[in-house]
Amino acid sequence: MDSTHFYRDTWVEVDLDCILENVKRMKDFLPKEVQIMAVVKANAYGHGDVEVAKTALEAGATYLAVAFIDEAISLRRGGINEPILVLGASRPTDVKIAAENNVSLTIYSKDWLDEVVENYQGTTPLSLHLKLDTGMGRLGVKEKEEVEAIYNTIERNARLQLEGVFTHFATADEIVTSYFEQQYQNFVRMLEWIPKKPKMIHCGNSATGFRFPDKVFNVVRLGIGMYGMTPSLEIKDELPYQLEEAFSFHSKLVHVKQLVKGEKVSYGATFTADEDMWVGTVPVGYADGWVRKLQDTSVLIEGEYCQIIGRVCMDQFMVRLPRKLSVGAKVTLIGKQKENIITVDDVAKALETINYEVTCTISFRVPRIFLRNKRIIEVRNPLLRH
Ligand code: PMH
Repeated sequence: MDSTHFYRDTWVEVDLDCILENVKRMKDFLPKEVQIMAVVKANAYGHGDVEVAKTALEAGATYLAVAFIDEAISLRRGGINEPILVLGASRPTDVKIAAENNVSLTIYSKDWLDEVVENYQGTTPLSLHLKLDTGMGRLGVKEKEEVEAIYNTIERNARLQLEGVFTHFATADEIVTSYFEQQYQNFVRMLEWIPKKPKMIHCGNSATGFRFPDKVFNVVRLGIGMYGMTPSLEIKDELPYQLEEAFSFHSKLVHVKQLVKGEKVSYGATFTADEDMWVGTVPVGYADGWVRKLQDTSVLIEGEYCQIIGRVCMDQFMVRLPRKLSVGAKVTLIGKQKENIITVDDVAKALETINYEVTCTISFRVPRIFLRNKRIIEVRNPLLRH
């Protein structure tokens, strides 16, 4: 028994061929000199970090990005040796572990860099990317004096290497481009503060790559587009090529029974059968990320939409069945069955959120199955990893 097994009929399928295609299409679409940095933070937006990273590299990505050092170490433990950038804030005291793992870190203030210089006694050179805040107001340096002081500190210290400089856009996925243009101009202006440019200059997320391929300098940090999802609904119609959604989510009916008119379903007994009806129990609940707000939305069984009735429980929910169906019938929460489909965007809409949040919140309790050529090549069940 190990992490390639699972004993519950609930799983996420990640079609790695979709990831491969999406990265290749972006690479073909961008000018030749532009590299792709595959953004695989948050367990590759819930898809599976190591598997997605390997596939993105196979498709031509040359760099990986994560949010935290732990995520970078997870990739290294998964056997990945390619360069990795930590986009988020790291503790200055953890710089040694980053250097030992050949992981690049983000400089986001002079104070942070000073603490790094003070703390880091190692001999391995530390690779750094300087984050400029051009209007996102999150991480990054804004003032010329601070940028210059950072630059001078790096110049004086042989163990510090400035590999890149970058920024992040707040509105690259919005139809109105004025704020994007303003941030872009800020970036161009701020780059002038750096006398000798590092080899990597990057500002583009997926939306920037799709819409402004001539404004990405020499790297695109590709996240959502790699997973085959649109950065926002408002730019969905102006994407330059088709995206292949890699993520689907499935389970099976574990119990089927008939309710007599007037009988109740789930906590609070809020659902009452309005007629004699068939009801099915699905072993997925809010602890899997299928949150209570999804009550009344639908799943697919035998290609038909079936409504979730009563409250979603921690590990189970109930559905109204069109007729008596068999225990073991496949239930698709996200994905296709026959000619019908529930997309990540459909679920996001029901939750009044964005597609990013949906795949990220399908919890670690749900095993991930990885497909190539429609066949299972790997299974990951973190519950059984010990
Ligand atoms: N670069 C940075 C710094 C990011 O934070 C992100 C995504 C990306 C690139 C990739 O963006 P994309 O997925 O739109 O291509 N970060 C986030 C975030 O912090 N919240 O949602 C997405």
